[in-house]
Amino acid sequence: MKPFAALTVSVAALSFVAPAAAQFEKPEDAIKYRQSVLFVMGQHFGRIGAMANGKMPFDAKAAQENADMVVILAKLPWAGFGPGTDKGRETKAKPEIWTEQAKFREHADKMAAETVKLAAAAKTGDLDKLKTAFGDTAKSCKACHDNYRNK
Ligand code: ASC
Repeated sequence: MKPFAALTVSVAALSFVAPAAAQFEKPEDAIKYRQSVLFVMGQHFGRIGAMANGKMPFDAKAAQENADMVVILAKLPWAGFGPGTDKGRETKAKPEIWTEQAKFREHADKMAAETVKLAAAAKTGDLDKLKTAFGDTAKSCKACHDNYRNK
């Protein structure tokens, strides 16, 4: 293998297998990352909510685009909750996140699964289905906030 090709392969392999924490230079960055992702996710989710709650006219295409975005964003925050990222910047994250990792992960997985259903509902173009899926997804957001986020 040519050296450059070898380097490309090893960098690609590293980015795939490296522990999540390794992608952040310092805890502050991990906290900023997860807060940013959750903020952006809230913006896209909120646009769907505005339609579901009749605050914005229903636009099936916009609902679908936002839901697809939410599915992708829902995968991201968890890498920012690695070991040692409980402190380093102002955060509402409760210490239980790091002492109940499996339970926390269950909440994250549940939310991710709900976002997939949300995107499927958005694809139907049926506002009632969107409303139901939005409610279920919001519940999964809230469950995690109630357990793992300080007020
Ligand atoms: C949102 C948003 C959340 C959830 C949560 C559901 O639109 O930004 O964090 O819904 O409020 O209870």
